[in-house]
Amino acid sequence: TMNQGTIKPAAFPPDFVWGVATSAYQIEGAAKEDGRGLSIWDTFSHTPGKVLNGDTGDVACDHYHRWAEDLDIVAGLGVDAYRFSIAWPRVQPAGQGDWNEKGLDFYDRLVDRMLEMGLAPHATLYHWDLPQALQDVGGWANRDTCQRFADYAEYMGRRLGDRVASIATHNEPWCTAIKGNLLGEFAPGLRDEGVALQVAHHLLLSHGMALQAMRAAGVRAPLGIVLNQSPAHPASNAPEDVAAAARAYGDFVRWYADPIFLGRYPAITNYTRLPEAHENDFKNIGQPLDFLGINYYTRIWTSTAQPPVPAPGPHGYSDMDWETYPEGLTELLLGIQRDYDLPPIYITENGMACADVLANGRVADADRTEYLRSHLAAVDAARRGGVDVRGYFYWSLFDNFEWELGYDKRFGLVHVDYATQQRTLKDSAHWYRDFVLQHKETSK
Ligand code: PNW
Repeated sequence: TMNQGTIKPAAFPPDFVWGVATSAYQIEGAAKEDGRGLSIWDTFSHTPGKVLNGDTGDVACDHYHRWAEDLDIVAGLGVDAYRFSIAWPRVQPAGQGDWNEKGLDFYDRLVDRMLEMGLAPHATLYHWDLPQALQDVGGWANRDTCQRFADYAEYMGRRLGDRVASIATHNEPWCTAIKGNLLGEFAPGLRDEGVALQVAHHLLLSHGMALQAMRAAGVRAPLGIVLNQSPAHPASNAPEDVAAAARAYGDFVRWYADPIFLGRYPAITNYTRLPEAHENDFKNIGQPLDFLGINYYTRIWTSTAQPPVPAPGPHGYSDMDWETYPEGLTELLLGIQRDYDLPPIYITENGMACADVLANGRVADADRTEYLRSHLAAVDAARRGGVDVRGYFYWSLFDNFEWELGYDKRFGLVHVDYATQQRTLKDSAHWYRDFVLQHKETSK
C-alpha cells in the first residue's frame, strides 16, 4: 500500500512548513499568576472525579516560566513554525472588559522571540479555555459569548496580527461542543444534546464574527479555523452499518464543514434536532477562509453489531486506544477536496500517545516515529492527489496535560519529567529533526 517504503523529504515542496503544536492550558501552568483569570478548565480539573488522578493544569509543563528555553527546544528541532494557543483568561481575565497587560506581554515576548529565531508563530485564539466568568453567564450556549469572542479576536488580531504567520479562531469545535456538552468528558461537563448543538452553532457563528471583526480591523495575518476530522468506515457492508458510518461522518465532519463551506447543516446525522439559528447566521459563518487547519488522529469505525466489531487495525493502536490508520488521512483530504471548495490546508495536529519510558537519557518510541513517517506519506499521497497541503504540525511538542486523562498520556516528541520539569528529546524527535533538516538540504 501507499504507506509502505520510505517517504523522502524531497517529496515535499521547498516552502512546505514543518512545525510542532501545543495549547495554552496543556503546557503553561502558572494558573494564578500575573492576573490570569480562571477558565472552565481550572474549574473542571479542580472538580473531584473529572480528571484522571486528580491532575490539573496548575503547573503543567511550567511553560509560562520556561518559554524561552522551550523555544530553544523548538528551534533545535529544526522546524520552521510553532503553533501555540492564547489563553483568553490570561489576556482578558473576565472574558470582557479589562485587558491584562502582563498576560498580553507574555504572548508579545513569545512571538517576538520566535521571530528573532526565525520561527513562524501560528496562533490559535481558542483552545478550550473559556473564561469562567463567561461560563457563569451561560458560556457558549449563550449567544452573547459570540460577540465577546469577536471582540477578543479583534483585540488580539490588532495586537499580534502584523507579526504572526496565521491566526486560527477555534481549535476543534466538535470537541468543545460534544465532549464538553454532550459526553460530559470535557469542561464544562454537561450532557445535553440541545445545549451541545447550540454551543456548536455559537462556536461556528463566533468564528465567522471573529473573521469579520479581524478583517474590518485590517489584520493582515492569514485567518482560518482548525477542525478535527476523520473518515468514517462501516464494520460491514450491511446497510445499517453503512448508514451509521454516514451519520457519524455527518456528526463529526459535516456538522462543522457544511455550514462553513455550504451554508447549511447536513441532513445525514445522528442528531435529533437543529440549533436555533438567526436569519443571517449562515452568511456570517461562511466567511472565506485564508486557510483550513485539519487535526487528524484516527478513523471513525462504526459497528452496529452487538458486541461491536472492532476495527481490524493493521497498524496497531495507540496508548489512547486510537487505531493508527494513516490511509484515513489521505482519504479524508481527498474527500473534503471533492466535497468543498477548499482554501490551502495545514495539518495543524497529528500525533500519537505512547507509554514512553525514559531510561538512561533516552526514550525509544519507535511506534511514534512510524506513526509520523506513515502519516507524512499519507500527506504526500493527498498532495499528489491534488490537495493543497502547505504544512504539517506534529502534536505535540511536549508531553502535556491531556485533558480528562491528565498527565497519563504522552503525546510529545519531547519527554517531560513532571517532578523536575526536565525535557528530553525522544527518538522520534531526532527522526523528525533529521527529516526536516534533510528537507532543507534538498530544497536549497
Ligand atoms: C486534540 N476525539 O483533541 C486536541 O486539539 C489536543 O489538545 C489534544 O491534546 C489532542 O488532540 C490529543 O487528544 C482531541 O475524541 C480529543 O476524537 C479527542 C478527540 C479528537 C481530538
